[in-house]
Amino acid sequence: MEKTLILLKPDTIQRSLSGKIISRFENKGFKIIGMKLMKVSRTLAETHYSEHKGKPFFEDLVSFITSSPIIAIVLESENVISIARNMMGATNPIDALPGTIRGDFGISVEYNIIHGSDSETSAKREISLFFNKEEIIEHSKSIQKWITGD
Ligand code: DAT
Ligand code: MG
Repeated sequence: MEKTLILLKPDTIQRSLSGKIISRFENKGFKIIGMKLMKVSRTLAETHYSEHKGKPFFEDLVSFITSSPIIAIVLESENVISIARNMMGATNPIDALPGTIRGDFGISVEYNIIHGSDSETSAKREISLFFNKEEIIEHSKSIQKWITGD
């Protein structure tokens, strides 16, 4: 089953918005199979965001994500990567539509609330960066048949 890495960024935790955002994913019917509060090290931040190394915002991005705790989450569902990205909204809150997470909660492109993996390759790479195997807890839920028919 498809999995994605979600990070609730430092602004979300500082603004006490975590519950509201986690609720959106639970209400959607996604299964949470990993979740933890953590402080991101500089090494982890630079590795996670390595595709952006050299861009003008890279240093600020690394400083921001390491500035205060985050909540890392692994969600599981069919098509979870694309659906979660759609729920997050555009990277720049100017473009993020109302009803999306960034559209409803964010104003700044830098303080933009949430990260979500953008492809299956990224998801696999990012989940293994943030979680040990034992921290991913696969389980079944009897409600599943009323969400996807499975
Ligand atoms: P996303 O988080 O939507 O996948 P991304 O991978 O292009 O977006 O960029 C990663 C993060 O970097 C993004 O969430 C916020 C920051 N960022 C991107 N473009 C930026 C810019 N032009 N100025 C400042 N920060 C930026
Ligand atoms: Mg990205």
